[in-house]
Amino acid sequence: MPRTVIRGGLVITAAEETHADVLIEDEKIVALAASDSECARGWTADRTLDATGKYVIPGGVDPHTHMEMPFGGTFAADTFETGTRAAAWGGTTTIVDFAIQTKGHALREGLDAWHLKASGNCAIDYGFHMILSDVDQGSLKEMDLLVEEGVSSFKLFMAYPGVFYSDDGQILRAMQRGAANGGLIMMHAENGIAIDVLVEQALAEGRTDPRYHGEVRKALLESEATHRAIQLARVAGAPLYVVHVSAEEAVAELTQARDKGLPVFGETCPQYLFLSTDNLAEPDFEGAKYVCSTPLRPREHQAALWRGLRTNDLQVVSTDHCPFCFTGQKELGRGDFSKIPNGMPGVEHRMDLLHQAVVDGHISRRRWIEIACATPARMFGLYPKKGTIAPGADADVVIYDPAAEQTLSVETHHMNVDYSAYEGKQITGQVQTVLSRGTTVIDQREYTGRAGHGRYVPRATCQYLS
Ligand code: DUC
Ligand code: ZN
Ligand code: ZN
Repeated sequence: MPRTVIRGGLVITAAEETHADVLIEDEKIVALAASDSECARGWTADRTLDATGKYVIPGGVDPHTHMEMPFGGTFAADTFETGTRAAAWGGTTTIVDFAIQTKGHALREGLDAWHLKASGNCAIDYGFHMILSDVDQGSLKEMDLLVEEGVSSFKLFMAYPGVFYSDDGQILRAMQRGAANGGLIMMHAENGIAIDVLVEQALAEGRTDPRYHGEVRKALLESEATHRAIQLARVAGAPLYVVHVSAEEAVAELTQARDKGLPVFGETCPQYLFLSTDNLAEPDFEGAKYVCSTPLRPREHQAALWRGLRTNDLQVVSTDHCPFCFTGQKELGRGDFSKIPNGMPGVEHRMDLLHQAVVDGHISRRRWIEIACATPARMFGLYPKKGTIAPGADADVVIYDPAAEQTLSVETHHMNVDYSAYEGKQITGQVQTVLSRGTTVIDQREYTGRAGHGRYVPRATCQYLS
């Protein structure tokens, strides 16, 4: 059994920071011991990785990606192969992607299709949530089976009428089913019916540029939907996880619910923390690069998101990685912002951007690991296999150089998309080496992984509820 020891680094988990050596046997972490201890010095290994002056952190867990997602007549540009490779470059070692139920078809059919796309192609481990596009007696029944086999969370949309949209009755039924079978409902909380009215009015008045995407998808329509989702979850006696929270008013709804002790959780994404409607307003249709839903908000909303992350009113930072190339994909919406495919690239940059947030003083080092690794793992039934560095955990480990300087750019990123949403942004900190279940997939900034190394991981139910 191959043994690896990582020596001399500062091991950071959500719970503590210790100068420790980490012993790995085969695919698992087997021991930690103080770096200067006799115990650690006594370890023999086939391979020693020197982490002096570096952080040793758990591999990132990104619980919200859309590889190859069909949307707006096209497909997200990263395949499972290219997207998981890019994730590895950025220190993420597990993704949970969204399998999609097509209207009129079984959940099973959608899930099988997503297994086929991912199987044999991933560089890192992966799991699935299921998007419910058609809540009826059949799909409600199927939810039970999916939870049993490790697909324990279900995304519903209050937006996108005619595509993914569920009405309040369907939402209530799915929540009731989740309350009974342990499945966690993940909500895209925007009032899509009202948004469609505003889209129609904007286009009729000639307001067709990308920035109007942000204007019609109003913060109030996010907070209204968030409020409604919370009340429906209360009626159903179900927990609720609200995805990609971007508006201050929506954070306030979550805070109020949590102050009542309700099992309501919230996720935000780097684009809402670092970008704003200023980007959506970039000239020459460049704003299309930043079209995603929920939309980017005026920068004043960012303080509420950072505060929510510090106070635990928001618990998770995912990427909602859903990249579309500017040329040929985003361009589908020239002259009509509603035809711009919704989504942004980001799976490669989440760990770095959040480290920058540590450097900037928004969050602590341990909170960085908590919101990017440990909590996503717990939320989606992967802990402690994923999300921490502890005996028994998978050896998904990142050696992170906190002093390296890098500039994010399309010239250097590894995502299969022709622009960077963070072009020219300077970051302090960089991933140096990445192990996925003990296998080196990034070795001192060289890719040594392979498509097919990544395995499907069935998940338990949300670990904040049991
Ligand atoms: N939002 C996006 O921006 N893209 C895909 C789906 C979603 O909800
Ligand atoms: Zn969504
Ligand atoms: Zn999404």
